[in-house]
Amino acid sequence: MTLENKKIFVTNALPYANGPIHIGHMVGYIQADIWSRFQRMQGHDVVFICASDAHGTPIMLSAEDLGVEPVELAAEYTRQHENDFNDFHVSFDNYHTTHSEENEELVGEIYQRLKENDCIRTEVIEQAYDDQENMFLPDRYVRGTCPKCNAPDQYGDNCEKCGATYKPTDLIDPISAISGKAPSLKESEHYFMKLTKFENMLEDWIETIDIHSSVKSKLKEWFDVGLRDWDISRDAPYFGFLIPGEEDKYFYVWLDAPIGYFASLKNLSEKSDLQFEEYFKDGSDTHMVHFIGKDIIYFHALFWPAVLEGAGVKKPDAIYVNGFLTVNGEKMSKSRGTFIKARTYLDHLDPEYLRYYFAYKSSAGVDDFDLDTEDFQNRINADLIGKWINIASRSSKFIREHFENTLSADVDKDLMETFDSGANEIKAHYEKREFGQSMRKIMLLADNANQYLDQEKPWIMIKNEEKKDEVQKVCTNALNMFLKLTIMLKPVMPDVASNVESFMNLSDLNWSNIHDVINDHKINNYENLMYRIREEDIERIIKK
Ligand code: B3M
Ligand code: ZN
Repeated sequence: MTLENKKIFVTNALPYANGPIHIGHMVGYIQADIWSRFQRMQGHDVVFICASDAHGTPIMLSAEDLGVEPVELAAEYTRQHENDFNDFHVSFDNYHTTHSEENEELVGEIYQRLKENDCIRTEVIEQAYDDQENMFLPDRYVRGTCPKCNAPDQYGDNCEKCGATYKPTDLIDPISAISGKAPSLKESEHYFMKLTKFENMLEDWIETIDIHSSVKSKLKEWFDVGLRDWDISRDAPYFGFLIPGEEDKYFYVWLDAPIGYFASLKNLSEKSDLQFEEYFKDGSDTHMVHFIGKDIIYFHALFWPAVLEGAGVKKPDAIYVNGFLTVNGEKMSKSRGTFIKARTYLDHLDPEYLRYYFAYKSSAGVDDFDLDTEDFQNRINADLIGKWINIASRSSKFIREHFENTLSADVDKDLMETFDSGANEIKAHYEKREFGQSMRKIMLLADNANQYLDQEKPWIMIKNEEKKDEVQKVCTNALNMFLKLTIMLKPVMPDVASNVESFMNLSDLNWSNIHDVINDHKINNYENLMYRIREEDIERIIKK
C-alpha cells in the first residue's frame, strides 16, 4: 500500500461525552497521533480529526440525574476531552461534536440516499419497556438472572459469568435498571439497514483494505455466522437526531457517530481551504484511516462500510485496531487505584513519558498491553534520560565551555552512516505501526552513541591542549547523532524534540533532515531537557 501523493484522512474513535478520559483511552489516541505526526514528517498531507460522540441513552440518563440538558453535559465533557487531548500533545486538526448541524445534515443526506437505494426497511419488533419511566429499555438496562447458568444480576444482552448471549426477554426475573420494576413487552416499528444485501461486497472489500490479519479472522467468523439487518432507530425518549418524517423516532447513536468523522471534516472545511467533497465522494483518491478499539470492530468494518457503500460515499482504506490497557497486570479498577484519569496523570507527570511508554509497548496487532508502573519508571529513566538525553548533556558541556557553543567543521561520515541506514529501518517500523520496534532500534543507536563517547573520552582528552580540536570533533559527532535520534523520536516526543531544536538552534525538522550534517554551527546553552521519574510521582498518581 503506497501513500505517495495521497491525501491522508485520519480519524480516532469518538469518545462518548459522558465521562472523563482515562489513560486506557489514551492508547488509541496516542498511537493515531504518533502515526499522523510521522506521516506529516514524511511530507504527506494529513488531516487528523476527532469529535465528541454526544448521543445515546447513557448520556441522556446521566444528564437527567444531574438535572442538566444532555447538550450541556456533552458540551462540558467535550471541553474537558479537548483539553486532555491537547495536553497529551494529540495533534487533531479539528475537534467537533456529533451533535452538530454538519452532522445532522450529513446524516439526513446519507439516510435519504440509503432510502433511495432500497437499503432501508421497517419492521415491528417487541422490546422490553419500563412502564414507570415510559421508555423502551436498551438491552444493557435490563438486568436479571442468566437463563443458562442462573448467575444473578446479569445484563440483558450477555452473561458476564458464563458468556452466554441472549435477548433481554430471556432473562429470569428481569428488572429495569432504571426503575427497578419488572419490564413489560411492547411493540414498536423500527427502521433497519439491510446489511444482508452487503455481505458479498463486505467480504471482498476487507481483502482490499489495510487491516491486521487477526482482525480479518474475526470478521471471517462473523461472515460464517451470517450478517443480520441492523436496527438503526430508537424510540423516544432518546438523545439523538429525529428520523425525517417521524416525531418520536431517532437514529441510533451508532448510525450518526461514524458519520461524525465526516461532519468534523466538513466543519474544518468551513474554516480552512480543505475541499470536503474531495474526501467524501465515491471513488475519492484520498486515503481514509480509522483508529479504533477492538470492541468496536463490528461497527467500523461491517455497518459503516455498508452504510457508505449504500449511500455512494467513499469507504475506509485502513482500519487500525488497538487492544486494551491493563495497569500493573489488572483491568483498571477504582478500588485498586489503577483507574487513572488522563487529567490525574497530567497533573503529576510529563505526557511525553507516557507517549514513549505506549509507543514502546505498541505493535500493529490488537494485543492488550500492560502499564507496569515500575517498568514505566525504569524504562523512562533508563532509555530516555540514561541513553538519549545523556548524549546531549555529556557532549554539549565541552562545546559550551571550550568552543563558545560552536560545532566543528568536521563530521565523521562513517559514524553517521549507521544512523542513516538505521533511520530507514525505523521508518519502515513506523509505517507499519510497529512503534515498539522503532523505539527499540532507536535505543540501540543511542547505545552506539554513548559507547562512542565512552571510547573517545573527551573528558580526558580535554586535559591535553594538543587534543582540543579532537574534543570538538567528538562532541560534534555526538551531537549530530543525538539530533538524528531526536528526529526519529519526534513523532512520539514532539515537545522535547522542539526543545532540542531550540537548543541546537534549528527548527521544523522533518524526517529527511535525519540525513543532514550539522557542522560549523552555533548552538545554544544546554538546559535540562527532561527529569527522571521519582517513586513519589507514581505513588501520587496511584493515591489519587
Ligand atoms: N463512542 C466509543 C467506543 O465505543 C464510541 C466510539 C464511536 S466511533 C464512531 O469506544
Ligand atoms: Zn450465565
